[in-house]
Amino acid sequence: MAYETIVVDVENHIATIKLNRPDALNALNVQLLGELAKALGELDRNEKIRCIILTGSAKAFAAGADIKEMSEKSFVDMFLLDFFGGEAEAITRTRKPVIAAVSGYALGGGCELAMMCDFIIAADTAKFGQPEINLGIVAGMGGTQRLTRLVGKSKSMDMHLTGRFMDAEEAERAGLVSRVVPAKKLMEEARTAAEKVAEKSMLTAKAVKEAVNRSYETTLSEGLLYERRMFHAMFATEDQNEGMSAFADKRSPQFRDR
Ligand code: CO8
Repeated sequence: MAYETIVVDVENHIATIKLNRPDALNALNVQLLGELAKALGELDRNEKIRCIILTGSAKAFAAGADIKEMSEKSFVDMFLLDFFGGEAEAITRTRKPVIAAVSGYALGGGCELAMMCDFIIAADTAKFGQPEINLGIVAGMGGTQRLTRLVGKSKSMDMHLTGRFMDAEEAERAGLVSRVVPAKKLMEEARTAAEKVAEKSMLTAKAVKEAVNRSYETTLSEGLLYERRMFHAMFATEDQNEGMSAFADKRSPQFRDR
């Protein structure tokens, strides 16, 4: 289907969604987040797709929520719309692996959107920040919660209270991004990672995603039990049998997502 604020490109088993509001540095508005949520839902249901890459432009992954769209709104407008609430929830409901490939600015809602993905590959030009305080607002799509879990209280407070930007190297050191690559190689590296993910069992990949995400939602003992039961459950799958047989036979596994 045709979208106006994103571009969806499918090649083999990998879908790439490019945020596409270049004049506004990919600022997130209601239309863009709605289209993104819809596209992710469709790709999640499309059996051919095994991994999704979310990216922006060289200059900006996304420079935050669209300040021009928000500036005239009242509390009542925001509350009645549950501004960005439904879209953000829909995005995080994606069950297939989603990799954020971030170049340039990932600020405010842009940083929060990247953190909604399963992992972030950053170009060496990437700059992350939660500068909402400069606008007289707080983060609203998970910045105070996800960034704090990823980088710890001290650095999260620093980012939210000073509004400063973090470069890619600091972001990797802090655990916000999984790896940093030269800007020119960003999409190639993201694609190589996506291909690695795509060759696994989708059944197992979805189980991995659920188990890791559980760690944000529960206590350690409950999380460990959830993981162990998930591990046990894998022994009811054909892909466990295939994976272990292939290892014994010294061949590549042929997973069937069953
Ligand atoms: N919203 C709207 N337009 C934007 C945004 C934005 N966030 N960021 C940039 N733009 C526009 C600029 O207005 C400009 O447009 P124009 O040419 O028409 O004037 C164009 O993009 C290019 O931007 P600049 O000229 O400013 O480019 P620079 O290279 O000089 O600066 C910066 C780049 C540093 C990224 C700068 O644009 C900037 O500071 N942008 C704002 C960053 C920001 O404050 N982000 C946080 C926004 S608030 C937010 O994200 C809250 C999220 C939570 C919502 C949850 C609701 C529940």
